[in-house]
Amino acid sequence: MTTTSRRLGAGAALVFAALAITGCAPADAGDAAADLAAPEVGVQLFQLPWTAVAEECERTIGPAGFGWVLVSPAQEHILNDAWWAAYQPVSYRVESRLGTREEFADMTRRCAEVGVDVIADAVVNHMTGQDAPGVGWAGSPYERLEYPGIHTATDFHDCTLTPDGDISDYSSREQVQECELLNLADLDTASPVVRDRISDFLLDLLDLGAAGVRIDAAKHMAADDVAAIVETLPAGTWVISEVIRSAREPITPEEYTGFGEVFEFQYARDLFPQLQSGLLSDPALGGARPAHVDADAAVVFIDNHDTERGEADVTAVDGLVYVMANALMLADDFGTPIVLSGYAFTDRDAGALLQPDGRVLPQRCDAAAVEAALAGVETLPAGARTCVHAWPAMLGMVEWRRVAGDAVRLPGVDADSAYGFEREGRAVIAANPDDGATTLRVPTSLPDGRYCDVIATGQRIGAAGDCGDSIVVVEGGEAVFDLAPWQTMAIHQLSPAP
Ligand code: LM2
Ligand code: CA
Repeated sequence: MTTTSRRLGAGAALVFAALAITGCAPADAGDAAADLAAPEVGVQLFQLPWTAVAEECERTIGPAGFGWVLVSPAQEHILNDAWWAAYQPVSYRVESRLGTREEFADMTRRCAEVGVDVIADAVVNHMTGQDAPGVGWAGSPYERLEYPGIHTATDFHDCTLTPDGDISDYSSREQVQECELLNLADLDTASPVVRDRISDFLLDLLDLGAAGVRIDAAKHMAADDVAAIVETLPAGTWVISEVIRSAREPITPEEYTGFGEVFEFQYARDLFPQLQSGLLSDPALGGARPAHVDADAAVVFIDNHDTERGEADVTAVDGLVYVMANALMLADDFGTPIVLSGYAFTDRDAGALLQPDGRVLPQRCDAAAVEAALAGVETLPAGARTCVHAWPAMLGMVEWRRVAGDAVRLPGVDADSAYGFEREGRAVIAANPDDGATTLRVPTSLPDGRYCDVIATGQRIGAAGDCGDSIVVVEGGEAVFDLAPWQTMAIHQLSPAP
């Protein structure tokens, strides 16, 4: 199963329709557009309610040519305002402060209509981490190891490897998989009864229109257990396991690639040092990447909701550097990329903004919201959406990637601090991770002429209007990038300046 065959769906047809409607595409766009690769890039819409996800699909994400969205967990969860309440499920009911079961189904339908798959985040390694009895969002009562009608004590691991039953040593496979992660009641996923429950839940999400699932905390379940559950799902269901790579641990992401894809955490880790040292070069981006799972199995990202609050050295508050990191990832020919779109925060635990009834506020990434975010995510009030998926740079690069398609990634060139490369004959990108301006000449077989920089101007196919000064000239077989400090510029076959 390759990434392209999996999602060769409505998206491609949609772009042709859009070109036909606007009627102002460049003369050769008809032919060239036939070569546009299928939508492939994802967006993680962290803690966005289902009704708002549906709107973003229709207004921005579908038309932009993204292929899928990853949404936050849909399960009934504990009552707590922190975002991470979503990772403490109380039952398998699809009722949460992100929305109702009906709203979830409506979201998947509306997104699918514009060519966007919904991937649900499934929390199935554990239930809550609460010692005291409580009641969940939808009214289900629970106690530490008792979830009436759902799970009883025998469904959980009883870890005696550590004094408090919590994982303390990540070099122990047994502890990581059979003890409690952060005191979260750990399901015995080897048990047929437990597997059946989880399978029923995943099938329910698929029935509600999800195209696939993210398996939360997959590392904390034996790969064989996850495989047995995945086997019960219809062929073609997209499964992405979250297995945080660590060279010091025995459990590897490779163990989970037999039945689906995995998030490759090493991708961003390899890129950050180069951005910081201002020394971009091929080894981090190109080449064989021995430290990564195979490209077919890799979902790559600059940050996710956890690393944004933890290990990531580059996040949305870093403005131009964040654009650079994401643009290089989108221009790369490795794996299936996903872009994070969350909300501003200072407190790591702070949840999304709530309405008086406790449901998450459905914020919109309209022009004003995008403009506010572009002025600097660090200046946004806590809880305001970052709207990263609607930034012109991301829209431009999603299109750039589809134009690049399967074109070979030629070796990069660098001069001073700047670095750039071509996807042969289709598209060129250049980045300047430095405090000084510079000019970089990247060899290209694009025809001579003036091209709009899609990072500054956003999507160009079928777009009316010019692109101001955001121009890159191609002359005598070279694309000449005049780069300001920390600027990234990108042009492609279908972005000639009008
Ligand atoms: C994940 N992937 O494997 C999620 O991506 C990550 O966001 C989850 O952690 C984690 N695994 C469990 O699903 C988050 C959050 C934690 C939070 C847990 C559970 O990062 O801070 O833990 O969800 O809600 C919180 C408290 C922690 C407490 C725990 C249990 O921060 O101190 O542990 O609840 O009450 C005693
Ligand atoms: Ca476990």
